[in-house]
Amino acid sequence: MDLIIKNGTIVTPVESYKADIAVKNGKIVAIGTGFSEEGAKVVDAAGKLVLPGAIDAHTHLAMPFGGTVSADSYLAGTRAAACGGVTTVFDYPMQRKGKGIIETIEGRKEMCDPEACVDYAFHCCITDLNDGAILDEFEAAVNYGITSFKCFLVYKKEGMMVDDGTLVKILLKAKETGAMTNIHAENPDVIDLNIEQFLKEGKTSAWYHYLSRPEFVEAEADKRAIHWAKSMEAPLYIVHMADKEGLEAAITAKNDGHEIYIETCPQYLEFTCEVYKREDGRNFVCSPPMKGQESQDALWKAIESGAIDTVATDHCPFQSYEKDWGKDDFTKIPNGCAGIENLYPYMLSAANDGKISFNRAVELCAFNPAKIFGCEDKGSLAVGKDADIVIYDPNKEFTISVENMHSDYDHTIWEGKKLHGYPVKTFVRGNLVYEDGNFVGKPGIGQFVKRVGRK
Ligand code: DUC
Ligand code: ZN
Ligand code: ZN
Repeated sequence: MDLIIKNGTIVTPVESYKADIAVKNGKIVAIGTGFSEEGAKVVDAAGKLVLPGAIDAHTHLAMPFGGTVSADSYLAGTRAAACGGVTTVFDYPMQRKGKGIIETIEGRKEMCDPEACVDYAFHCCITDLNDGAILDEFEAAVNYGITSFKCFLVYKKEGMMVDDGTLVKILLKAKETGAMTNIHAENPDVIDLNIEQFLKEGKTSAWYHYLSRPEFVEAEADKRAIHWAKSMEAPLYIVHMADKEGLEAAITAKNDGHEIYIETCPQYLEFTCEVYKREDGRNFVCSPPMKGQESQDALWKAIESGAIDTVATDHCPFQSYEKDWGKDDFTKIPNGCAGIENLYPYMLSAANDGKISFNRAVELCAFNPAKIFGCEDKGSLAVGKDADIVIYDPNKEFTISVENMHSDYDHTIWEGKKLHGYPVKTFVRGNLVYEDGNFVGKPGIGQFVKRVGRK
């Protein structure tokens, strides 16, 4: 054996029980008791929880966006991930007009390979069908391990939006090839209308970022995407759900038997639109924006009931000086916030405080993303799976500060947030990458996760 983690409480989506885990060649080879410790590194997890590493299914690392590039490189982002108990990171490379899917992915893979501190996978954002050539490439992309494609229903002027006809073509092709369509749902025309009006009236603070994209702007696009997915009988994954009306429409469609998955993010569970009234409101600017209390309450209810499938971060930090570009004009604030290192500790702290069970936190952050996105070796503590393991101390008190994070950004919306319990060790395929507040891994250790399609 290479590694034995003993005396801990193992948490799965359905149960928690005391047992030891034996690891060899990066895999979990046995779960039980009484393993020979000869030649193995032995970790005593008495009094601790032993959890599957989290999967952050939604990040934007080194992403050209908003006139700059998001502040975390693949190295910084995955280093921070490791320190927050995330052992697989999904990034969203952006296919552009004239470029192919695999070409786009390989370009990003080249950047990521030498830097990745945890394992990584890619969804691919589709912005242009290249006269149909992109649809013809879906099958090859699925065989390559890219089994999900994202459509933006927004960012029209930025050239990232797809229209409804393109969305329908993608939904159908994804269904045919065993892939998943991911959707960022907001209505671009109403946003542009609102922005034009606010700027004309001199309403330029971050509060107007929220007012230009309020609840109903997201809800319309959620419902439109659901409508097309239902009509095409195609699976749909709605990213960063933030509004009650859209959430309820998605839950209704799920209950009617349609294959619809819902992701939300910790920022929507923690903050409301009131943050945009703060002096530093621009730091919270992301799209979709945080919504009102009713939406937040609905999201928590759906977390508790099981209706929400995953929690991921939409990690896309920018430096303070970049956020400051929008001090006097909210449209100039690069959209996005940090979260990759906060996801698992935040959800586990909610569990530790009794808001949800630890089993549910594991389901939302590890088991479900692995299952939905075809990461066969990830997301569970079970024999045969990768030894992606987090040891969690439920008694450790932790206050988030930019000073104790491991990214490259210079501020965080999570500053001052107190957490009850915190990860103390992270293993990626049996390799220790984080211990007691410190990154102890090596860039380049992370491997591409070749995912399997849905057929
Ligand atoms: N929203 C953000 O806030 N940042 C990155 C991309 C997105 O859709
Ligand atoms: Zn998005
Ligand atoms: Zn995103």
